[in-house]
Amino acid sequence: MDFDYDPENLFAKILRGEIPNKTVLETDHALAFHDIAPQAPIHVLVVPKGPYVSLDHFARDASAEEQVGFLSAVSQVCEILGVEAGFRAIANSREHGMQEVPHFHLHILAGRRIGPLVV
Ligand code: D5M
Repeated sequence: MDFDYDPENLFAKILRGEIPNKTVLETDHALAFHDIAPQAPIHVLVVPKGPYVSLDHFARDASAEEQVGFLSAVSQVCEILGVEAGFRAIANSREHGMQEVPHFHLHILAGRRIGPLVV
């Protein structure tokens, strides 16, 4: 599988500081910020800093350090957000996953019962 990363995608621009964001957490390996169009009371995107298109790209090609760093950021974001009652994590992936921004990101949705998974 070829993953063709576009360095001009929106989240690459946010990571380079070219577009502002409402930051929740920044680490060496990830940036987390509030989604511009929240689908729940809490809707945060966690984005690894490396150039990966989708979850399967990240899982295949990111180093162990990047992967652990990303998951550690997810854990810290959950702690910061105080989502003890739970949350949903979604990784839309490429065309059939209806991914809009082609830089891997995890949606963290919380603050209410999110409802059944509808496909
Ligand atoms: O989700 C892409 C998500 O990115 C979608 O929920 C809107 C969000 N978005 C779009 N532009 C911005 C900016 N500028 N800041 C924060 N969030 C943004 P996907 O999984 O690719 O469909």
